[in-house]
Amino acid sequence: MAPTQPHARPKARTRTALRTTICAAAATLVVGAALVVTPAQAASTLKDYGNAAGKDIGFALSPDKLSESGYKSIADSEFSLVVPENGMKWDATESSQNNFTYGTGDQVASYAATSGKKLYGHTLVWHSQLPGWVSGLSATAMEAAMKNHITNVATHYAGKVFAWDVVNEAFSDSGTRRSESPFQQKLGDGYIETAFKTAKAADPNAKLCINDYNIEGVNAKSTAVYNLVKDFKARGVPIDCVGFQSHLIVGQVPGDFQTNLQRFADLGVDVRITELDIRMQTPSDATKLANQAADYKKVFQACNNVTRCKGVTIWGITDKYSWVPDTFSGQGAALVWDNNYAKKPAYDGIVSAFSGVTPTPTPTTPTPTPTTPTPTPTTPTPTPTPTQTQGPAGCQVTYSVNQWNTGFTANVTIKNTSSAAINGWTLKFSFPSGQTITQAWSSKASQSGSAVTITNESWNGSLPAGGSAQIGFNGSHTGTNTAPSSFTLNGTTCS
Ligand code: 9MR
Repeated sequence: MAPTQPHARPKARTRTALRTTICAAAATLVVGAALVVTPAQAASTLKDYGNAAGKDIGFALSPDKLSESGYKSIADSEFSLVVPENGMKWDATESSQNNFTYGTGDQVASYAATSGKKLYGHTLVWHSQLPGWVSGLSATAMEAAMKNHITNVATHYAGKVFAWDVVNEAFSDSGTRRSESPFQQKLGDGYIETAFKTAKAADPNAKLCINDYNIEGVNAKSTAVYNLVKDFKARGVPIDCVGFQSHLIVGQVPGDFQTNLQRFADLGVDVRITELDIRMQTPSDATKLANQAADYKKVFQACNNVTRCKGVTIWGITDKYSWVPDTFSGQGAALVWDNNYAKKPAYDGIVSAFSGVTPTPTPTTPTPTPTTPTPTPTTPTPTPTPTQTQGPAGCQVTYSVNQWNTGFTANVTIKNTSSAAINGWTLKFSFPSGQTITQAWSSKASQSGSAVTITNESWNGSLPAGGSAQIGFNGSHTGTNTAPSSFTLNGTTCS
């Protein structure tokens, strides 16, 4: 592997604003009919820009870090998608044969559900972080083990994960199949197709992706992946997306990144930037950080300019916790927040890639839990745009509004308060004062006159007893913005 390649691994891995401030009024009504109005200066976050542009903004999560308040507040507020950094890999989920453990992966899934983020699965088949027992198997036994692994893990996360990196890093930089992969060695080229078909059978609703590094520009490796995707599409082998990891080096973002994303998109697949970080020789200095900011901007622009690019995931939050220094001696500072959780220039670089996009505002406090029933508005006195909580006859809907002149953002929590699981849901209500939905997320919305119908996405349709889904939408209003007075879920009134 050429040492100049952005992702060359020189040593074995050690395992182990431009920001818009929006004057907004957040209003929340809690059970017991107390209206608490909290004026908020809602600063726009990366996910606000992503929501407005229709792009997921993701991060790789190590759930043990959520105990750090600096980490958690950025995780909570800045991102709309989460992927486990290590928690769903083979060594984490099946370290001994047919003994499945989902501890860390489930923590990530639970965080995604409670924080209202999309959950991306990483990864089902990879030669790395692979327990030793797998490579010792015969070809027949290995194929059975691979199918068993995919089936168990994908079934466990079905309805939670909306997309999977099914096969990771299957190619070498020269564009040949990766010879050090035990799957390649024992099963040959066909293992990738087998893996995708097995994943499709286990979770027909998940988007199935192939993911790799050093494929950001047009080169021998990306062309090899391109040819595989083209072949799969031609033969009807299930494949929905390509992940471009994008472990990059400051000053070396390929100039043809957007062109390359577009050529894949033109094959009829979605594309995503899945593991972005942009490293430098440490220590950092102002010049390197400014160059890094320009590079982050380029990467986000490349995605923003390609309709089928569904989003960008950053491989972590803080430089304090990054795989880079462990793998590339003397390099680091690759992420968007520094060791002390301060935003680096890269943050504004990303925001500037959304030039022309009006961010979708979110309240500064995503889940207010007011205790006093007395409203304490300060100027400006917001229109009392309420939150309604309905229940307890099977469902409870919490409708919380953050509004400004003629627009609003509604965050809606749908809770299944019955004792039976709900599989697939439709929420219906009427707007009482002429509101119009302009964009929804984590759900599909349609409107006919005042009547609104909202249905689940494939990844949040299952609500176990006591489970909930968080969705939201932007809308416009004129003058008043009275909340809907009742909601039905699958035809049952939520009260
Ligand atoms: O960030 C991950 C790090 O914590 C692990 O030690 C490492 C093991 O290989 O994997 C890192 O994540 C990798 C990802 O799963 C696949 N693409 C390359 C990433 C960085 O190595």
